[in-house]
Amino acid sequence: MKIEKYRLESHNESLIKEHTRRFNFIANDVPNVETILQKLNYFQVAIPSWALGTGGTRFARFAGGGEPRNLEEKIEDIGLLHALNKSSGAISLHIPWDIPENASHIKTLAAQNDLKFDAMNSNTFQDQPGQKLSYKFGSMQHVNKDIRKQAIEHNIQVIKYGVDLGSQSLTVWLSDGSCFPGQLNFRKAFQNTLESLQEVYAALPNDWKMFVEYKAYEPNFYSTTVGDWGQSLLYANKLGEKAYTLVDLGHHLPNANIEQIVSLLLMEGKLGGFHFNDSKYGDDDLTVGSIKPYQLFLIFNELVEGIEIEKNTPLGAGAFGWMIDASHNVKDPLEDLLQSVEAIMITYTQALLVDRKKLVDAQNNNDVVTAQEILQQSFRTDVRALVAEARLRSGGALNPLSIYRGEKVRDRLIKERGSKIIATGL
Ligand code: PSV
Ligand code: MN
Repeated sequence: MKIEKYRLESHNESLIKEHTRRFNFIANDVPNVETILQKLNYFQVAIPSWALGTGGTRFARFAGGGEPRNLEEKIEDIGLLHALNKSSGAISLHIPWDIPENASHIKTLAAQNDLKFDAMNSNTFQDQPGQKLSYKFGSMQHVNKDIRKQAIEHNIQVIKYGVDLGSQSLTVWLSDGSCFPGQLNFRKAFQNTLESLQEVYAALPNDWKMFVEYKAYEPNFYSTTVGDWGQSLLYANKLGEKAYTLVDLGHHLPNANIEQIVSLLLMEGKLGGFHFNDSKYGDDDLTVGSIKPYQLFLIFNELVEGIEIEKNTPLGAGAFGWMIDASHNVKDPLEDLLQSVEAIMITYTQALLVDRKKLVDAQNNNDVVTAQEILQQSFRTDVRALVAEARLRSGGALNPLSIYRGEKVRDRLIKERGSKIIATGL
């Protein structure tokens, strides 16, 4: 479904007076407002094709109704989000959940919704109906060569789908690992995985990148064969210049200093992409920014420093894959995605406000107090009116969540699609 243009305009009209007051207030305080607004316009966060339906836990899945019945409807849903926030102009496909049977039709539909194809994601963490060999004991690490071969061929097939759609990257997340000590030989598992990844790497087109995602645990609970950023970086370095590490915020052990990891990966030129989410205990199932917003700010601070300052390129210039990767168990997934994108845009804006010259001076003088004050000054600034202004100027809604609710989008989707649909995904 689409929200008609005149409805969007009347929503914006009803809020414009208050927005202008708030925008002028902050704009007076920020020296480079126009540059910031431009950078925000550039920055697009991809929505994964599996995030449009309600997720679940191993205990239950409570479907929400109106979920997309096929890839076309998933694209429509992301198109709707993007029409409202103007910052989610990309889709990241998971294969085989969302195989584009007719690539040119899917490409046209995406273009009509102003969406690009971000990284393609393979899946060798589940067995699919009719699949010959099982991934129960891993895929690329497997002791059985035929199973490794099957996983390699799947990834190459995913690249082919991506080529047809105009994607330029492949994210490989492997659930490979072990649940008990002694179950596998770490070095053999690493070696098998490396050799398998090398075969996939060899099939990458020249202008493609491969992102190697790491995860500390789950579904394996003793060891993971790509378990942390060090292991991912090892693979990426051994694979070659088209291979990068992908950071998923939820894939670290508790209290890991993710901002430091990000900083060093950027220093090595090996940060490829990001999966945004948040967590309280250990999994990656909560909305980005909902639990640890200061950590998110410190991460964006490193991204801005390492990319915009060091390399003089806006985050949104296309060199990195930015994707939301969270499961929506108790919320309307579309509302959650609006919240996620908003949290990311707010945090990016705050990081742009950091007075870098003063920070460098404070660091050089070992002035710890001033350094902290500088960061917290930006973090504590309410930048929501800047984000809203950027959205307004690109034709989006001043308050995406409020128009989504006001237009009763979920009710309309349930009427159109039914209440018993379960979208493909987790
Ligand atoms: C694994 O937990 C992960 O973060 C990977 O990125 C998968 O592609 C995604 O979640 C969905 O399972
Ligand atoms: Mn992920």
